[in-house]
Amino acid sequence: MTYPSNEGGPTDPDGRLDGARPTGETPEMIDHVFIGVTNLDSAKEFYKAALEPLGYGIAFEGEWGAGFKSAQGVPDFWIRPEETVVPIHLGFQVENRDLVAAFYAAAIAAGAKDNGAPGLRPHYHETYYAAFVLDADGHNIEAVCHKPES
Ligand SMILES: N[C@@H](CCC(=O)N[C@@H](CS)C(=O)NCC(=O)O)C(=O)O
Repeated sequence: MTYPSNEGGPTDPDGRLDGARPTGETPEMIDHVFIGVTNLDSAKEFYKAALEPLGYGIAFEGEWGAGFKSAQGVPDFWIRPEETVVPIHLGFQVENRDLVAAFYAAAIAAGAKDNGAPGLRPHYHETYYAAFVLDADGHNIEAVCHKPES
């Protein structure tokens, strides 16, 4: 399968993402993202638990929603209450495969639905190691490690 957003972009002959991966030499270009949630309180608890292994914690909160900051102190993930939510797909990049597994275990324990256990997804690229869960609103949340096993 060709990754949808990679159409027309750099691919190898198998249509994987090898040429499109971040190199770490440029700044992250997505500064922050907001996702809608139908129940702010339970979503806050869910994301606190699911993202805790990745070093995320709540930095800002109010009736308007909550902002989570990464282990590096960057508030790049935000949730806000919305009556109608259109599910999105969001991937968190992590440093190693243990963190992928820790995210998945924490998210499932916090009530997420399984959408793909930790493991390699070589159809994306050789060392694409990821896990996927669905939150209560159907958002498809992923943790991915691009590095080879260390
Ligand atoms: N259950 C799949 C989930 C894969 C998945 O959600 N992939 C993301 C891209 S990294 C996606 O949105 N895929 C398109 C789709 O599922 O329609 C797995 O475990 O590999």
